[in-house]
Amino acid sequence: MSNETPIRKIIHIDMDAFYASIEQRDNPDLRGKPIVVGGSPEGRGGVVATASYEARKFGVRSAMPSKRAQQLCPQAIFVRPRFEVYKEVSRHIREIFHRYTDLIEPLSLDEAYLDVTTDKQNIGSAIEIAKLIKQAIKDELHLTASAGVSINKFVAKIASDIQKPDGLTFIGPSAIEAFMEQLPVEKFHGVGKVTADKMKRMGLFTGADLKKLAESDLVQHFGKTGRFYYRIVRGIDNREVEPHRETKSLSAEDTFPYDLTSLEEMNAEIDKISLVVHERLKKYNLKGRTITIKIKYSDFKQITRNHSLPQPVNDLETIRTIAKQLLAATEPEDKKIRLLGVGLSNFGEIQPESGRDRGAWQLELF
Ligand code: DCP
Ligand code: MG
Repeated sequence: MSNETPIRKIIHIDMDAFYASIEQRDNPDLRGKPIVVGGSPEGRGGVVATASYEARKFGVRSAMPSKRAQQLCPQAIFVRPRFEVYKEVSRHIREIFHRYTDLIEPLSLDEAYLDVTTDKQNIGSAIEIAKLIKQAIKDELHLTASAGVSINKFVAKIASDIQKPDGLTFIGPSAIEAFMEQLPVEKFHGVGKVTADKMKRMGLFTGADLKKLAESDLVQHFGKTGRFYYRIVRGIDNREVEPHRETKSLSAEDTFPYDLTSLEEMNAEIDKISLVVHERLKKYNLKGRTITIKIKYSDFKQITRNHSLPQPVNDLETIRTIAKQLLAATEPEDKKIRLLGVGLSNFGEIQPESGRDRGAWQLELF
């Protein structure tokens, strides 16, 4: 544990099967049944926003094409999303949080960090506050949430996922290191599929494996994020709960184990990274007007190129096509590229009243 940091009390709250639970709450016919919220399987390009736990048993997941969801679970009932209702529920949850603390950092409509090191009602126990919040959500909204309680954001966030649905998981200071050591790398918040696959190819399967690497090794393989991994496997995360963060940009990037030299390889990477960006845009319900690519060459020289559109977008095809055009314009053939990134920004106009509440994604993975 780091000496310079005072022990904080952090709660991460995440609603269970958020859109789907609201639909089941408001329509008794849907209760206890496999339901999918999102595009219909007949429509072109429809994707699953979320699925009820009954549908998840069949393997249905967020961001999956609706057609695939229907194949996996033919009896699933498809429901159109009602964003206005979800926003209203989100507003109410936030009002509940404010009874205990004003240090709230929302990450999306259904998820937030709370710093309750000092709480408004002098309850003192973060576990107790988490229980009270869960109970208020049940009583007032007839929905369930899962809570993670720990001394930092990273561990609290992972903890909230452990006993879903309706869970409450506390990971105290003395348990953190052992917890991080046994954690599979894909469970590390912020480690997407691309990075997890890369880690596994390197023989890194758990926190304990990551812990064996020097900070410089992690930075070499994973860029700046490597520094974060180094600290986090040791249970150190000093990031504050930031109540006024605004979403300014959202991006993903990947550092390659060897330099890319062919346009074909580079385009394949752009496809993968665009997919990650696209999933995050969907999750946070964002559209952006400006698409940016970042390129780092083998000599560490770094450039960015961007293109702004008349309208905000969030569709995968547009993002990856423009990203590839931007890449092609840099005449990348035969240059040695060690990192590629794709990002979206300029969200401003499409975030109405809820915009100020959204959590931020910085120009790295966190
Ligand atoms: N969402 C989306 N597209 C995604 C992921 C999520 O539209 N690719 C939406 C629908 C979810 C909501 O955001 O209901 C919250 O996302 P979560 O990841 O928290 O998922 P759920 O709340 O649905 O389920 P869980 O119980 O696993 O938290
Ligand atoms: Mg959720």
